[in-house]
Amino acid sequence: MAEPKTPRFIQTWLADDAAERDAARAALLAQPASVAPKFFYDRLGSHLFEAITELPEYYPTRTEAAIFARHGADMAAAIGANIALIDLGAGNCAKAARLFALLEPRRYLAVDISVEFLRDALRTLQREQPHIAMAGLGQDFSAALDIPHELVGDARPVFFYPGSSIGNFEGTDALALLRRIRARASGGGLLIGVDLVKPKAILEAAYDDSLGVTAAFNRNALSHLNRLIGSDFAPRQWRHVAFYDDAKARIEMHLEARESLAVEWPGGGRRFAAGERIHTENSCKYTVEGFGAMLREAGFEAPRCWTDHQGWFAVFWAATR
Ligand code: AVJ
Repeated sequence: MAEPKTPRFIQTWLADDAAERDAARAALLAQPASVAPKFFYDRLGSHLFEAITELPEYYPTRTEAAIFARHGADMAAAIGANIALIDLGAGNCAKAARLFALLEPRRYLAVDISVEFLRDALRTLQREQPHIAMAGLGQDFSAALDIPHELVGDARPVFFYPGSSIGNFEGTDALALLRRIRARASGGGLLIGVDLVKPKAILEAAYDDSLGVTAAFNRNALSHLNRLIGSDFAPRQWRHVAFYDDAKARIEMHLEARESLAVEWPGGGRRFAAGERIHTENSCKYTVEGFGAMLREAGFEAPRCWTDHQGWFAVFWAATR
Protein backbone atom coordinates (compact mmCIF):
# COMPACT_ATOMS: atom_id res chain seq x y z
CA MET A 1 0.00 0.00 0.00
CA ALA A 2 1.15 3.53 -0.76
CA GLU A 3 2.12 5.80 2.07
CA PRO A 4 -0.64 8.26 2.98
CA LYS A 5 0.31 11.65 1.56
CA THR A 6 1.15 14.44 3.97
CA PRO A 7 0.42 17.92 2.66
CA ARG A 8 3.32 20.29 2.35
CA PHE A 9 3.19 22.96 5.04
CA ILE A 10 4.80 26.39 4.92
CA GLN A 11 4.61 28.63 7.95
CA THR A 12 5.42 32.33 7.65
CA TRP A 13 3.45 33.68 10.59
CA LEU A 14 4.43 33.23 14.21
CA ALA A 15 2.04 34.66 16.75
CA ASP A 16 4.89 35.02 19.23
CA ASP A 17 7.36 36.79 17.00
CA ALA A 18 8.79 39.97 18.53
CA ALA A 19 7.03 42.42 16.19
CA GLU A 20 3.66 40.74 16.80
CA ARG A 21 4.18 40.94 20.55
CA ASP A 22 5.19 44.60 20.34
CA ALA A 23 2.09 45.42 18.30
CA ALA A 24 -0.17 43.53 20.71
CA ARG A 25 1.25 45.43 23.71
CA ALA A 26 0.96 48.79 21.92
CA ALA A 27 -2.71 48.09 21.11
CA LEU A 28 -3.38 47.29 24.78
CA LEU A 29 -1.81 50.59 25.83
CA ALA A 30 -3.75 52.65 23.26
CA GLN A 31 -6.83 54.69 24.14
CA PRO A 32 -9.19 52.85 23.68
CA ALA A 33 -7.41 49.54 24.07
CA SER A 34 -7.83 46.88 21.43
CA VAL A 35 -6.90 43.30 20.65
CA ALA A 36 -6.75 42.37 16.94
CA PRO A 37 -9.34 39.72 15.98
CA LYS A 38 -6.57 37.45 14.67
CA PHE A 39 -5.75 36.73 18.32
CA PHE A 40 -9.05 34.85 18.67
CA TYR A 41 -7.53 31.99 16.71
CA ASP A 42 -5.25 29.89 18.84
CA ARG A 43 -6.15 26.21 18.79
CA LEU A 44 -8.93 26.55 21.38
CA GLY A 45 -10.23 29.69 19.63
CA SER A 46 -10.53 27.83 16.33
CA HIS A 47 -12.52 25.11 18.11
CA LEU A 48 -14.75 27.74 19.76
CA PHE A 49 -15.37 29.35 16.38
CA GLU A 50 -16.27 25.94 14.98
CA ALA A 51 -18.82 25.65 17.82
CA ILE A 52 -20.17 29.14 17.01
CA THR A 53 -20.95 28.00 13.47
CA GLU A 54 -23.27 25.34 14.96
CA LEU A 55 -25.21 27.75 17.18
CA PRO A 56 -28.88 28.31 16.36
CA GLU A 57 -28.38 32.09 16.51
CA TYR A 58 -25.33 32.13 14.21
CA TYR A 59 -27.05 32.09 10.81
CA PRO A 60 -24.08 32.99 8.50
CA THR A 61 -22.46 29.55 8.15
CA ARG A 62 -25.64 27.60 7.47
CA THR A 63 -27.12 30.32 5.27
CA GLU A 64 -23.99 30.38 3.15
CA ALA A 65 -23.99 26.55 2.99
CA ALA A 66 -27.59 26.66 1.73
CA ILE A 67 -26.58 29.10 -1.03
CA PHE A 68 -23.77 26.75 -2.11
CA ALA A 69 -26.12 23.74 -1.99
CA ARG A 70 -28.72 25.48 -4.13
CA HIS A 71 -26.49 27.36 -6.60
CA GLY A 72 -23.24 25.40 -6.49
CA ALA A 73 -23.67 23.91 -9.97
CA ASP A 74 -24.32 27.37 -11.39
CA MET A 75 -21.23 28.71 -9.65
CA ALA A 76 -19.08 25.82 -10.87
CA ALA A 77 -20.19 26.53 -14.46
CA ALA A 78 -19.23 30.18 -14.08
CA ILE A 79 -15.88 29.35 -12.45
CA GLY A 80 -14.74 26.73 -14.97
CA ALA A 81 -12.15 23.95 -14.87
CA ASN A 82 -8.46 23.45 -14.14
CA ILE A 83 -8.35 25.45 -10.93
CA ALA A 84 -6.18 25.80 -7.85
CA LEU A 85 -8.55 26.57 -4.98
CA ILE A 86 -6.86 28.99 -2.54
CA ASP A 87 -8.80 29.00 0.71
CA LEU A 88 -8.24 32.14 2.81
CA GLY A 89 -8.91 31.49 6.51
CA ALA A 90 -9.51 27.81 5.81
CA GLY A 91 -10.00 26.80 9.46
CA ASN A 92 -11.27 23.21 9.47
CA CYS A 93 -11.37 23.22 5.63
CA ALA A 94 -14.98 21.96 5.72
CA LYS A 95 -16.45 24.66 3.45
CA ALA A 96 -13.92 24.06 0.70
CA ALA A 97 -14.19 20.28 1.05
CA ARG A 98 -17.92 20.50 0.34
CA LEU A 99 -17.13 22.25 -2.97
CA PHE A 100 -14.57 19.68 -4.18
CA ALA A 101 -17.14 17.53 -5.98
CA LEU A 102 -18.49 20.56 -7.85
CA LEU A 103 -15.32 22.50 -8.61
CA GLU A 104 -12.96 19.52 -9.01
CA PRO A 105 -9.87 21.56 -8.12
CA ARG A 106 -6.51 20.16 -9.23
CA ARG A 107 -4.83 21.78 -6.27
CA TYR A 108 -6.01 22.97 -2.89
CA LEU A 109 -4.06 25.57 -0.88
CA ALA A 110 -5.35 26.21 2.61
CA VAL A 111 -4.22 29.45 4.28
CA ASP A 112 -4.83 30.17 7.97
CA ILE A 113 -3.27 31.90 10.91
CA SER A 114 -4.24 29.07 13.29
CA VAL A 115 -1.37 26.85 12.29
CA GLU A 116 -1.80 23.66 14.35
CA PHE A 117 -5.53 23.58 13.76
CA LEU A 118 -5.04 23.91 10.00
CA ARG A 119 -2.33 21.28 9.88
CA ASP A 120 -4.58 18.69 11.60
CA ALA A 121 -7.57 19.48 9.36
CA LEU A 122 -5.50 19.34 6.17
CA ARG A 123 -3.83 16.02 7.01
CA THR A 124 -7.24 14.41 7.45
CA LEU A 125 -8.59 15.96 4.26
CA GLN A 126 -5.59 14.86 2.19
CA ARG A 127 -6.18 11.26 3.32
CA GLU A 128 -9.81 11.48 2.20
CA GLN A 129 -8.94 13.16 -1.11
CA PRO A 130 -5.61 11.71 -2.24
CA HIS A 131 -6.01 12.95 -5.84
CA ILE A 132 -6.02 16.65 -5.05
CA ALA A 133 -2.55 18.11 -4.45
CA MET A 134 -2.81 19.92 -1.11
CA ALA A 135 -0.60 22.38 0.70
CA GLY A 136 -1.00 24.45 3.87
CA LEU A 137 0.19 27.99 4.45
CA GLY A 138 0.41 29.30 8.01
CA GLN A 139 0.13 32.95 7.11
CA ASP A 140 -1.36 36.25 8.26
CA PHE A 141 -2.74 37.25 4.87
CA SER A 142 -4.13 40.47 6.36
CA ALA A 143 -0.50 41.67 6.45
CA ALA A 144 0.76 40.13 3.21
CA LEU A 145 -0.73 37.68 0.77
CA ASP A 146 2.17 35.53 -0.33
CA ILE A 147 1.18 32.46 -2.38
CA PRO A 148 4.27 30.61 -3.65
CA HIS A 149 3.89 30.20 -7.39
CA GLU A 150 4.96 26.57 -7.45
CA LEU A 151 1.94 25.69 -5.30
CA VAL A 152 -0.43 27.06 -7.97
CA GLY A 153 1.52 25.77 -10.97
CA ASP A 154 -0.32 26.13 -14.27
CA ALA A 155 -3.77 25.84 -12.69
CA ARG A 156 -6.11 28.87 -12.66
CA PRO A 157 -5.96 30.60 -9.25
CA VAL A 158 -9.42 30.74 -7.66
CA PHE A 159 -9.46 32.45 -4.29
CA PHE A 160 -12.11 31.27 -1.86
CA TYR A 161 -12.93 33.67 0.98
CA PRO A 162 -16.14 32.44 2.60
CA GLY A 163 -18.00 33.18 5.81
CA SER A 164 -17.89 36.98 5.56
CA SER A 165 -14.41 37.07 7.04
CA ILE A 166 -13.87 40.14 4.84
CA GLY A 167 -16.17 41.81 7.40
CA ASN A 168 -13.27 42.03 9.86
CA PHE A 169 -11.74 44.75 7.67
CA GLU A 170 -12.91 48.36 7.51
CA GLY A 171 -13.63 50.04 4.16
CA THR A 172 -10.17 50.95 2.86
CA ASP A 173 -8.49 47.86 4.36
CA ALA A 174 -11.13 45.59 2.82
CA LEU A 175 -10.62 47.27 -0.54
CA ALA A 176 -6.85 46.90 -0.26
CA LEU A 177 -7.18 43.18 0.50
CA LEU A 178 -9.54 42.68 -2.46
CA ARG A 179 -7.04 44.47 -4.70
CA ARG A 180 -4.22 42.24 -3.44
CA ILE A 181 -6.33 39.16 -4.18
CA ARG A 182 -7.21 40.43 -7.64
CA ALA A 183 -3.54 41.04 -8.44
CA ARG A 184 -2.84 37.35 -7.74
CA ALA A 185 -5.93 35.89 -9.41
CA SER A 186 -5.12 36.40 -13.12
CA GLY A 187 -7.02 33.89 -15.23
CA GLY A 188 -9.05 32.84 -12.19
CA GLY A 189 -11.04 34.92 -9.75
CA LEU A 190 -12.57 35.27 -6.31
CA LEU A 191 -15.47 33.35 -4.75
CA ILE A 192 -16.44 35.28 -1.62
CA GLY A 193 -19.19 35.09 1.01
CA VAL A 194 -20.54 38.32 2.49
CA ASP A 195 -22.97 38.89 5.35
CA LEU A 196 -25.77 41.34 4.54
CA VAL A 197 -27.42 44.14 6.51
CA LYS A 198 -30.55 42.86 8.27
CA PRO A 199 -32.68 43.63 11.34
CA LYS A 200 -30.63 44.46 14.40
CA ALA A 201 -32.15 41.81 16.66
CA ILE A 202 -31.06 38.99 14.34
CA LEU A 203 -27.53 40.40 14.05
CA GLU A 204 -27.10 40.98 17.76
CA ALA A 205 -28.35 37.51 18.73
CA ALA A 206 -25.81 35.97 16.31
CA TYR A 207 -22.98 37.68 18.23
CA ASP A 208 -24.37 37.22 21.74
CA ASP A 209 -25.74 33.69 21.85
CA SER A 210 -27.68 32.30 24.79
CA LEU A 211 -25.12 29.58 25.59
CA GLY A 212 -22.31 32.09 25.89
CA VAL A 213 -20.08 30.44 23.30
CA THR A 214 -19.35 33.75 21.58
CA ALA A 215 -18.56 35.27 24.99
CA ALA A 216 -16.06 32.46 25.63
CA PHE A 217 -14.59 32.95 22.14
CA ASN A 218 -14.17 36.66 22.85
CA ARG A 219 -12.57 36.15 26.30
CA ASN A 220 -10.27 33.44 24.95
CA ALA A 221 -8.35 36.20 23.13
CA LEU A 222 -7.16 37.28 26.60
CA SER A 223 -5.87 33.80 27.43
CA HIS A 224 -4.09 33.72 24.09
CA LEU A 225 -2.49 37.10 24.86
CA ASN A 226 -1.44 35.89 28.30
CA ARG A 227 0.56 33.13 26.60
CA LEU A 228 2.01 35.43 23.95
CA ILE A 229 3.07 38.45 26.00
CA GLY A 230 3.04 37.03 29.52
CA SER A 231 0.15 39.26 30.65
CA ASP A 232 -2.04 38.28 33.59
CA PHE A 233 -5.55 38.92 32.27
CA ALA A 234 -8.22 37.10 34.28
CA PRO A 235 -10.86 36.39 31.59
CA ARG A 236 -13.55 36.12 34.28
CA GLN A 237 -13.16 39.84 35.06
CA TRP A 238 -14.31 40.77 31.55
CA ARG A 239 -17.85 40.94 30.26
CA HIS A 240 -18.67 40.11 26.62
CA VAL A 241 -20.29 43.06 24.82
CA ALA A 242 -21.63 42.85 21.24
CA PHE A 243 -23.86 45.39 19.50
CA TYR A 244 -24.83 46.48 16.01
CA ASP A 245 -23.96 50.04 14.98
CA ASP A 246 -26.49 51.01 12.29
CA ALA A 247 -24.55 54.01 11.03
CA LYS A 248 -21.36 51.99 10.55
CA ALA A 249 -23.26 48.85 9.45
CA ARG A 250 -21.12 46.69 11.68
CA ILE A 251 -21.21 44.48 14.72
CA GLU A 252 -18.68 45.55 17.32
CA MET A 253 -17.38 43.20 19.96
CA HIS A 254 -15.69 44.40 23.11
CA LEU A 255 -14.59 43.11 26.49
CA GLU A 256 -15.70 45.31 29.36
CA ALA A 257 -13.96 45.38 32.75
CA ARG A 258 -16.47 44.28 35.41
CA GLU A 259 -14.53 46.18 38.07
CA SER A 260 -11.55 48.49 38.29
CA LEU A 261 -8.50 46.33 37.68
CA ALA A 262 -4.84 46.21 36.71
CA VAL A 263 -3.17 44.05 34.08
CA GLU A 264 0.56 43.49 34.06
CA TRP A 265 3.07 41.98 31.67
CA PRO A 266 6.88 41.88 31.70
CA GLY A 267 7.99 45.48 31.16
CA GLY A 268 4.55 47.08 31.34
CA GLY A 269 0.92 47.06 32.25
CA ARG A 270 -2.11 49.29 32.59
CA ARG A 271 -5.16 49.97 34.71
CA PHE A 272 -8.69 49.66 33.46
CA ALA A 273 -11.58 51.50 35.14
CA ALA A 274 -14.81 49.60 35.81
CA GLY A 275 -16.79 49.65 32.56
CA GLU A 276 -13.75 50.40 30.39
CA ARG A 277 -13.62 48.35 27.20
CA ILE A 278 -11.15 46.57 24.97
CA HIS A 279 -12.29 46.54 21.34
CA THR A 280 -11.79 43.04 19.93
CA GLU A 281 -13.66 42.85 16.62
CA ASN A 282 -15.63 44.61 13.90
CA SER A 283 -17.82 42.51 11.64
CA CYS A 284 -19.00 44.72 8.77
CA LYS A 285 -22.27 44.02 6.99
CA TYR A 286 -22.92 44.91 3.36
CA THR A 287 -25.68 45.36 0.82
CA VAL A 288 -25.51 43.42 -2.44
CA GLU A 289 -25.13 46.71 -4.34
CA GLY A 290 -22.48 48.05 -1.95
CA PHE A 291 -20.31 44.96 -2.07
CA GLY A 292 -20.67 44.61 -5.84
CA ALA A 293 -19.47 48.21 -6.19
CA MET A 294 -16.50 47.46 -3.93
CA LEU A 295 -15.50 44.46 -6.06
CA ARG A 296 -15.62 46.62 -9.16
CA GLU A 297 -13.60 49.31 -7.42
CA ALA A 298 -11.01 46.63 -6.62
CA GLY A 299 -10.75 45.89 -10.34
CA PHE A 300 -13.02 42.86 -10.71
CA GLU A 301 -15.37 43.00 -13.69
CA ALA A 302 -19.05 42.03 -13.75
CA PRO A 303 -19.27 40.15 -10.45
CA ARG A 304 -22.11 37.63 -10.18
CA CYS A 305 -24.09 37.19 -6.98
CA TRP A 306 -26.31 34.55 -5.37
CA THR A 307 -28.32 35.03 -2.16
CA ASP A 308 -30.62 32.98 0.08
CA HIS A 309 -34.39 33.47 -0.03
CA GLN A 310 -34.35 35.80 3.01
CA GLY A 311 -31.58 37.97 1.57
CA TRP A 312 -29.41 37.44 4.65
CA PHE A 313 -26.15 36.42 3.01
CA ALA A 314 -24.56 36.68 -0.43
CA VAL A 315 -21.94 34.76 -2.39
CA PHE A 316 -20.13 36.62 -5.19
CA TRP A 317 -18.08 35.21 -8.04
CA ALA A 318 -15.75 37.79 -9.56
CA ALA A 319 -13.62 36.60 -12.45
CA THR A 320 -10.19 38.06 -13.19
CA ARG A 321 -8.82 38.28 -16.71
C1 AVJ B 1 -14.97 34.66 11.15
C2 AVJ B 1 -14.96 37.03 11.09
C3 AVJ B 1 -16.61 35.81 9.85
O1 AVJ B 1 -17.50 38.09 12.05
O2 AVJ B 1 -19.03 36.56 12.05
C4 AVJ B 1 -18.16 35.07 14.98
C5 AVJ B 1 -16.13 35.88 13.62
N1 AVJ B 1 -17.02 36.68 15.79
N2 AVJ B 1 -18.72 35.43 16.14
C6 AVJ B 1 -17.85 36.91 12.13
C7 AVJ B 1 -17.09 35.87 14.76
C8 AVJ B 1 -18.02 36.40 16.63
C9 AVJ B 1 -16.78 35.82 12.28
N3 AVJ B 1 -15.83 35.84 11.13
